[in-house]
Amino acid sequence: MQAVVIATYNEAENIPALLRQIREAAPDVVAIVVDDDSPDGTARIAGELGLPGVEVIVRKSDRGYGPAVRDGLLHALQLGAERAATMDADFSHDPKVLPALLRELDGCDVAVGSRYVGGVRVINWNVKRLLLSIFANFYVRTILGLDTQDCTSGFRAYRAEMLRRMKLRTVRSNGYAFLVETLWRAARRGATIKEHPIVFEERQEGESKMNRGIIWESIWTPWRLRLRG
Ligand SMILES: Nc1nc2c(ncn2[C@@H]2O[C@H](COP(=O)(O)OP(=O)(O)OP(=O)(O)O)[C@@H](O)[C@H]2O)c(=O)[nH]1
Ligand SMILES: [Mg+2]
Repeated sequence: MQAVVIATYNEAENIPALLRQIREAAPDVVAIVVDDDSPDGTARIAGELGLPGVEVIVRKSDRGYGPAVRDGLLHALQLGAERAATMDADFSHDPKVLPALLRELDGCDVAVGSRYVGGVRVINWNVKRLLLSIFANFYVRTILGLDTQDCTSGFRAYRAEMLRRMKLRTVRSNGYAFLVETLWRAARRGATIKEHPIVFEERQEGESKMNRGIIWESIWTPWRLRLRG
């Protein structure tokens, strides 16, 4: 069995179409929506679609992208998934690519949907946002010595054995840093990591959840990992 974890916060405008597209593109993949009790009713809306192979988890504490994805991945392991992917709910990650990303795991432990391998593929980002993302990747790769070009992509797939070895329960990061921390853990445990080129498109509906706390966490997390493991 394979699963895809989708963390959501106020994605009512996106979730119905996203889940339908996932059902179409990857009918055998169980979709696990992990919602932090969104005020806009994302979780209820997702549940009411009545689509097969969709599970909705509602979290009421410890809000954040990182903890939500972590809980979704742990749930996927509990369900017995052999492979589990993660993706955003805002169509930045194309559901049609999901099967190919999961298939990459035939030859590696972690497959990263990469915006930056073999060129730059980002739609509707201004120059400032692009430069920030490229700098963030350079920063992380340099401090941690990672080979991956796109360390902050949330479109990923993991083999279950690797997820277990990563000891997800103790991953602390809340925002983007979660992506760095999980990649670092996988690399430290000897994971083979492959990048699968993707086109990333900025969200059209709903709002970004970027805030100062998340940015600070992204700045200090690579140092915390490097100094304390
Ligand atoms: N459960 C949960 N999901 C979250 C939280 N914050 C963000 N998400 C989800 O995580 C995914 C990525 O968040 P985004 O807000 O799109 O982050 P982003 O792509 O950097 O920001 P945009 O450029 O505005 O799209 C989306 O599916 C969000 O709904 C949170 O606190 N809890
Ligand atoms: Mg987004």
